[in-house]
Amino acid sequence: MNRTIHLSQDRFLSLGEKTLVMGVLNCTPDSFSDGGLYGSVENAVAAATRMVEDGVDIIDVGGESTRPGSLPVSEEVEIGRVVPVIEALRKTSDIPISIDTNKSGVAFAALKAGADIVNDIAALGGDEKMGAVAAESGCPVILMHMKGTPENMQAAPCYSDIVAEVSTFLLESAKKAEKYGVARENIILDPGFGFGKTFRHNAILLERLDEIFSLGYPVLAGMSRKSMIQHALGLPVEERLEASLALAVMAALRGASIIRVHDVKESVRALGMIDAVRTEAGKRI
Ligand code: YH5
Repeated sequence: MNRTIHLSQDRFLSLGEKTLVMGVLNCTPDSFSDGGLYGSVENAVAAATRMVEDGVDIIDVGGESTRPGSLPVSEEVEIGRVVPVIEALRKTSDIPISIDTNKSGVAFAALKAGADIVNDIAALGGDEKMGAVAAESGCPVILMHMKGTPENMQAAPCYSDIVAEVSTFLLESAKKAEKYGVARENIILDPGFGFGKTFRHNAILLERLDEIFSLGYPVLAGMSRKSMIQHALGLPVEERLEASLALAVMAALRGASIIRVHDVKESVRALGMIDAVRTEAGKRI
């Protein structure tokens, strides 16, 4: 699937030419705190600058933790974490920026500050104003499947057919987005690895990711450092690089256009190698 997604100003994303790497930039106090607020913005921008040097394609800025069991923060707090970072980053770089939020006020403020893409883990189902904000901005939207909320999603997730259920949800979310006025070519789908899924659910979704790809929209996959790796290999979070790369490679081979990662340099190399082989062999990705 070769297609260009237009962003604000003259920026764009080319899908299908190579696997795009989205780098995670957590702007939560536990990620970049060294006391003062200014210092934390500076550190976040430094981390983003390193990602750009390492070949990142999109930087995903988030101000609320959505790890299992985490509690929501207020809109004001979230805006206060992400907007200064986006503004500072925009002054020094043209890199496409996505805003990882399920709150329309945060998305609106982030887009105004220079973000280009809305990454909504609630797929427009959390905040009723999100569809309108996304449609009016004309920006691409990532619609992710989640069962439950980050607080309760891992309690006892249950599906009769995980791939069918996630596919139906994603197609309905896409339809809903289009009803709001989001252009079809601005919709990206994400099965939401780890969001209300057991290891078996995640494994089946990854093994059959080509079926999600067949829905006809670009697919994003985010498995970097997630608990699938804890489950399979028992490794702590700081030891999950190699397994994250393996999962990224699997997703890319099954049609994912964008891979969301923490370790940009290593992911760019692993995915770049796949792309180089495929291109050299004459295969269209
Ligand atoms: C995603 O998949 N994930 S935030 C638990 C971990 C490690 C990492 C240690 N935002 C996604 O990264 N947006 C997040 O265990 C996302 N797709 C999209 N589109 C969760 C996360 C993480 C959670």
